[in-house]
Amino acid sequence: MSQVLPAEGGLRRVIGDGADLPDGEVEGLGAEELLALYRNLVLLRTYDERSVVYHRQGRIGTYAIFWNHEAMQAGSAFALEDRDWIFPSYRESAIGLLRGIAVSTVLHWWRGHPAGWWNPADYGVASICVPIGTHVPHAVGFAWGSRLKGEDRVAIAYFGDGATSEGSFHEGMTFAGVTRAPAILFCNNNQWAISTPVSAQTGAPTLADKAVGYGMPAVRVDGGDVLAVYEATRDAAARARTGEGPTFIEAVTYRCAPHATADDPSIYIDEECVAEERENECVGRYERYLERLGVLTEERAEEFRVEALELMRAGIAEAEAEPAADVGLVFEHAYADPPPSLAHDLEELRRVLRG
Ligand SMILES: Cc1ncc(C[n+]2csc(CCOP(=O)(O)OP(=O)(O)O)c2C)c(N)n1
Ligand SMILES: [Mg+2]
Repeated sequence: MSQVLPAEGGLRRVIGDGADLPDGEVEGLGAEELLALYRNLVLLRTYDERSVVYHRQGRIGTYAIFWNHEAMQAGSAFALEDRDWIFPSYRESAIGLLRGIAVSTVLHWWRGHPAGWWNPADYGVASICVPIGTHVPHAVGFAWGSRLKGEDRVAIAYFGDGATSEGSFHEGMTFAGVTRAPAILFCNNNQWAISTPVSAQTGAPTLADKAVGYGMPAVRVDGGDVLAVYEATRDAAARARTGEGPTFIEAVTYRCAPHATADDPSIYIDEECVAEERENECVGRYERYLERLGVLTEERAEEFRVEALELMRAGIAEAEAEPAADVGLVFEHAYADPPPSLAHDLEELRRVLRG
């Protein structure tokens, strides 16, 4: 059995600040890959910003904003092979776009329309998990099953700091540690679980410290540094493939948007930290890095932005062109023998909707 090392304390970084902190580089990433990663970041950023607008226009329902979480999502996904599986939470709702899921499909999901469901096997992307942490054992079980079947697949589960206090997180982590499953447990530590601060999730100095007890190594990265995230995930995937078992990644950031469109963080958040984080947000940070490297021009950046905006326009048009689903769906598939009260409720709902 490999030795369990104490969790790392410092945050891994690659991108400098353009002044005192020097830029690093990631071995194996040439100009084309660096630009492809930038394009993915822009796609996610555009998706997120447009979705907030669509919500305000009443075109999608409640939406979980992931502004400034793009580096954690794009960086880690870029480190995986297509055959690897992604288990997203609501915070990574659009990560499937990076695997070819249509924009309209994800928008349908936020519109509560069944056209927002997909077959996970088509994309290696499991359905978006809204219950906190329940997909952690799913991902680990999938990874372990793949190993037993002799497949070379890694599974990554994304969850937040709050999820690390859930029973299903404990179950999944225990299972991963014991089976040495080829899994990556990716924690986006944005320091808040709605209005509960990370200090309420553990008495240990870091969330990475939790991994030690499950017998797996943990790394801590700057969650706003897309290259550090990429590198940490690539290392974790390599460990998983060579049978060394799971890795816990704690990507640290500060949530600088509301938890979701229905939240008012002004009554609990630290506005100074928000302002600082927004100033140093992840897409701009990577953009400036690429410019310093001479890899990105303003024309190229604009090209990617326009492309992403066009995709969003086409996606929302496609989603809105879909006829509304029959409300009967809300009542179906829950009971083999539905109680009579449900038939009454459905009738009532149809009556109300008819106006
Ligand atoms: C099992 C369960 N309990 C409670 C909730 C309500 N809830 C939704 S989001 C959230 C906070 C989760 O915070 P965190 O895990 O840090 O993820 P983040 O939203 O910050 O990405 C809670 C408690 C839920 N969805 N599922
Ligand atoms: Mg959180």
